Amino acid sequence: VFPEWGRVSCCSCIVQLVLLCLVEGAVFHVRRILFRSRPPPPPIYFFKPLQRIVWIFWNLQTHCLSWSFPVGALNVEFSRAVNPEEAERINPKVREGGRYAPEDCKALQKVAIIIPFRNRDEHLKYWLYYLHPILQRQQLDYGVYVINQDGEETFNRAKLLNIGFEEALKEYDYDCFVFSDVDLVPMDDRNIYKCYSQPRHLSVSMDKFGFRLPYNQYFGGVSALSKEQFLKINGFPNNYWGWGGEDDDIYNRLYFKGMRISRPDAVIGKCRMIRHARDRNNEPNPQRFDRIAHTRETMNSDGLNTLSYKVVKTEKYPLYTKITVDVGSPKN
Ligand SMILES: [Mn+2]
Repeated sequence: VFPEWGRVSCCSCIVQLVLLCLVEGAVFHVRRILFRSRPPPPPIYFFKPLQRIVWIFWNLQTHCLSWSFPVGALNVEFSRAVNPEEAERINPKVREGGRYAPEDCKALQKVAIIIPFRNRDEHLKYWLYYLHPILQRQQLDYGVYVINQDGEETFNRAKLLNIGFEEALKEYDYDCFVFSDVDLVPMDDRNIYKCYSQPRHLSVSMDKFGFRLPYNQYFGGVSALSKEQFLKINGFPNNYWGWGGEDDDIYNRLYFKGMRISRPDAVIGKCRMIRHARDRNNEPNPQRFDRIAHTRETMNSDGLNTLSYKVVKTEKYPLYTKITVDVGSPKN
């Protein structure tokens, strides 16, 4: 999917090593000249050797020569309320509508983050507070799109995700799409919100499931598909109304098109879900088992090619773009 990456990685690795050696060598000589009359100073390094290796691999992964550094395991907790103004204050580089691009390099992926939404403002505050700093450290050229289902009809997660794909592309030439539930926050910033050569499942060890995959085919929570991968499966199903099943349908679509799921390991893939009661108008969908059994026959006639909806309004907030949409109802 991204064949050029291999070569870019190798080049940028060598360039970074050479740059580091040159800079360190120069600093060493300047210090030797400055301190000529005194005993020679010990060589200094900007990073300890082990840290430097981590830094090089991090820059390799993000394809950015930058000083931003992964923190690794993060402290994520939802007992303390977060203040939206505080979230804006600590993210001054995020532009109107929740857009950001690294300043010191050109990110190799343009990532749209799509969040299906209705009446979860409390959760969105936590998501924005935790995710923006992480996404900036990951050196992504990204935008955050909250797709809000208008009205009181049964919730339709997968259709909202399809709409997010279409609407984000109208705004910018994104090449990667991360589909995330609003109540999921990663616990490790090495879990990069980008696309891979195979569809990526990011929320692999959720606290809700005892930090384990509930089953091997599980593709719910947070996932990432390149534009190409998404188009190949005709997007997601539009006719899963209510809770459950749509993620298994998506898995089936990927599987039938010959793709396989890629995942981070269980430590890097840890994440927390905000505890909540079942939403109104999102009852478990009784048709879901029957629908999942027929993905192969239905996937070409239900998806991006049959998507219809109406945009009710678009609002730009400092940390996200909110698009309110009329998705219709199960009857039509
Ligand atoms: Mn949830």
